[in-house]
This record gives sequence, structure tokens and C-alpha cells, in this order.
Amino acid sequence: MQIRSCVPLWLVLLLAIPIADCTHLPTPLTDSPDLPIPVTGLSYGFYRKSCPKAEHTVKKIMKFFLTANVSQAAGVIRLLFHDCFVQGCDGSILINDPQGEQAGTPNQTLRPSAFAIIDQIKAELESICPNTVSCADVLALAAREAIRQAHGKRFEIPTGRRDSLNFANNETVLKNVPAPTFNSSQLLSSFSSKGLKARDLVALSGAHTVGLAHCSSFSDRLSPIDPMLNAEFAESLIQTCPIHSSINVAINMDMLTPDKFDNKYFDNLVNGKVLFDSDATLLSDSRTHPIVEDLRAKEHEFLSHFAISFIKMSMVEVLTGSQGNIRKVCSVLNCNTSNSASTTRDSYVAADIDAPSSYASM
Ligand code: HEM
Ligand SMILES: *[C@@H]1O[C@H](CO)[C@@H](O)[C@H](O)[C@H]1NC(C)=O
Ligand SMILES: *[C@@H]1O[C@H](CO)[C@@H](O)[C@H](O)[C@H]1NC(C)=O
Ligand SMILES: *[C@@H]1O[C@H](CO)[C@@H](O)[C@H](O)[C@H]1NC(C)=O
Ligand SMILES: *[C@@H]1O[C@H](CO)[C@@H](O)[C@H](O)[C@H]1NC(C)=O
Ligand SMILES: CC(=O)N[C@H]1CO[C@H](CO)[C@@H](O)[C@@H]1O
Repeated sequence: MQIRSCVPLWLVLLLAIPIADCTHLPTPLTDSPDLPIPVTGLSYGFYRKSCPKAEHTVKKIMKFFLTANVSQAAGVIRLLFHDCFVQGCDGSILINDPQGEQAGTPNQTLRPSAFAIIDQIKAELESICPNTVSCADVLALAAREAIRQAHGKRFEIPTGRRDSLNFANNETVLKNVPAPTFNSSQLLSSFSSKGLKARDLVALSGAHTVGLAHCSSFSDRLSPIDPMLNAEFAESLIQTCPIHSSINVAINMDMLTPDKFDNKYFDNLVNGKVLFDSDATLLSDSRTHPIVEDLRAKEHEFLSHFAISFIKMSMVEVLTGSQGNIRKVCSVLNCNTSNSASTTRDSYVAADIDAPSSYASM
């Protein structure tokens, strides 16, 4: 393996200790036989030669934002799900266009700050490796980092995705992103249409161990009160989300450990303390119930299964090789970058993030 020249070799040998911030060397891959085999065109460490600092840069910038507020992890994780389920993991969700995927109903609760974080990472990557790292990969890597930095598991993901030249319309979005009112059969068939199985559905639903949900996403369960809801929990939800109120507040999905990527979601599930029909239904279907119990019993089982299912999801209908392109700015198609030279996402300069002008000190 080649040693980069940020420190003289003799010094490395003399000290014989790893020097943390020169480790832009790709980390050794965990060649675990359990990790899914990449689809054709993707590979673990795709940027090892073309942009050796790519993964480190994503990690560094995610760390910057998540140190400021770890709650941001959830927004980024959900973005990947919405990208992958609508015409594949091709970065199409990131395009900021009034006709774009962000305008589709399920996307109206995607966090503006999550888009801003992806744009920031991409801008930094363009400055170190122009035209090299796709937005689709930036998003997948950022979501992987979000999980890890929210105390989830560290795992490698394949890279080499290419960016879409277009985006889907709102009807396609509605057809492809499962609704929180879905029953288990609808969920299984939605996931199956993306090549994902019951185990993937259950493990990936465990992402609802972090993040927020708005009253509008579960108010159908409050009047009449869904018998699957724990009675006390239902009362507290009604307090927070008064029926017929126009106030649409957001609450933590996991009240126990709101920002921690653990398996508490499954405790909440068996205790009637999950927010959506699509969560509760996993308990009542014999195809998913045993998996719920399995992932609830052992946290490390959940984290490993989550990693595998996450990798599978991140490879759904990807563009590779000479398909698509490498977008210059994630929120704008390349054919449009010149006519919108200042591509700052004014509407996305969200109050809850503090965008740095430089990461030099990191
Ligand atoms: C199984 C089908 C799924 C349904 C029906 C569903 C639905 C939802 C809904 C309605 C919200 C709340 C939006 C709001 O009210 O603000 C939400 C939040 C979230 N979902 Fe899912 N989801 C599903 C699967 C997934 C998957 C596969 C992932 C990722 C692996 C995921 C990650 C998240 C995260 C992290 C949040 C919190 C977002 C935030 O705090 O900004 N979900 N989901
Ligand atoms: C972190 O972000 C969440 C959601 O945007 C917000 O409710 C919370 O107040 C923020 N926490 C801090 C410490 O800024
Ligand atoms: C691209 O440019 C066209 C024509 O100027 C405009 O109609 C469209 O909204 C732009 N799309 C994006 C994604 O910027
Ligand atoms: C989709 O967008 C079109 C045009 O903006 C709009 O007329 C239509 O009502 C939208 N459909 C849905 C299902 O939101
Ligand atoms: C799930 O919902 C679909 C569509 O509404 C319905 O046809 C089906 O019977 C439901 N399945 C179950 C098990 O409730
Ligand atoms: C994050 C994002 O783009 N949200 C958009 C969702 O759709 C609504 C209505 O179409 C827009 O106003 C939001 O900006």
C-alpha cells in the first residue's frame, strides 16, 4: 500500500504509531463475506485512486454538522431512502426544481437542512476532486456516516453510482414512496418491487429509532384511537397533536433515545409506542413479527442486519459506468449550472444549521 507524503516516511517508522490526520489512506476494507456483493459497476472503495480523500471528506463534514446537532443525522438518512425508492439511488431527489421530486407529497417533510448538508459536502469534494464524486454517492456516504455518528455501526458501502440526468414527477414519487398508512402487505410489495425482502423491510424500518415525525403523518391513528397504540401514549399524542388543530408540530419518533441509532424502535413497537400504521403493522403480520422479535432481542443483530439491508437499498436501480453523469452541483442539473451560476440554495439556508465557509481547521 502506498504511503502518502504528508509525513516523512522515517518519522512514521520512528514513531511507529498511526498519525490520525494523515490517514487519508483508504481504511482497510472489512472483506466480510457477509457484506452484500456490489452490483455490476459498483465496488467497495471506488474512489480509492481517483479521489482518495472522498470518504474521509464526507466523514469530516458530517462530523462538523452532527457535532453541532446530532439530530441532523435523521434528515440525511431519510433522504437516501427517498432517493433510492424513486427511480433508484441516482441523486434525483437532490434536484431543486419546482417540478422535481422534492415537490411530491411525501417529500414535503424532508429536511431542508439535509439538502444543504449534501450541497456543502459536494462543494468541498468539487474543490479537491473536480467532476469525480457523484451526488448519488455523496448522499449514500453521508447517510452511512450519519448512522455511524449517531452511535450506529461502522460499515463499508459500495460506491461508483452515477447521477441522473432527470428527475421523477410528483405522481411517480407518490407511487414509489410507501405511505405511513400502508399495511404490511402493501409495504412488503413496495419493498419487493425494489428487490428488498421482509427482513430488509423490518431492519430498515428500524431507522425510525432516530428523527422526527409531524402530527399529520400519524393523526389518522388518533381519532378514533388505534387499538394498537398504548393508551397512555395515545393520550400524550392527542395532547401534542390536538384533533382538528392546524398546528403540525414534529415530535421525536423514539422517545427513549431520540437521537441514538440503537434498537429501541423494536421495544417501542412491541409496547404500542410507534407512530405510524406502517410501523405497528410489522408486529401483527406473521411474515414480519418473528423478525421484529429477533432484532429486538439483540442490538448487534439489528445493527448488522441494518447494515446489510442499508447496502442493498443503496444499490437499488443505480446508474453506473457511462450512464448518467457526475453532477457539478447536486441541486442543479449540469445543463443548467451555467444559467444559475450562483447556485446557493437560499431557501435552504436553514435556521438550524450553521454552514461553515471553510473546513480548514478540521
Ligand atoms: C417502511 C416504509 C416507511 C414509511 C411508510 C416511512 C414513513 C415515514 C414518515 C411518514 C416519516 C415522518 C415524516 C414527518 O412527518 O416529518 C418518516 C421519518 C423518517 N424516516 Fe421513514 N418511512 C419508511 C421507511 C424508512 C426507511 C427505509 C428509512 C431509512 C433507512 C427511513 C428513515 C426515516 C428517518 C430517519 C426519519 C426521520 C426524518 C427526520 O427526522 O427528518 N424510513 N418516515
Ligand atoms: C437540534 O435540531 C433539532 C431539530 O431540528 C431541534 O429541535 C433542536 O433544538 C436542536 N438542538 C440544538 C442543541 O440546537
Ligand atoms: C433548468 O433550466 C430550465 C430552462 O431554463 C428550467 O425550466 C428548469 O426549471 C431548470 N431545472 C433545474 C433543475 O434547474
Ligand atoms: C402534481 O403536479 C402537478 C403539476 O404541478 C399538479 O397539477 C398535480 O396536482 C400534482 N399531483 C399530485 C398527485 O400531487
Ligand atoms: C392492505 O391494504 C390493501 C389496500 O388498501 C387491501 O386491499 C388489503 O386487503 C390490506 N391487507 C390487509 C392484510 O389488511
Ligand atoms: C425540502 C423541499 O423541497 N420541500 C418542498 C416540498 O414541497 C413543498 C410544496 O410543493 C415545497 O414548498 C417545499 O419547499
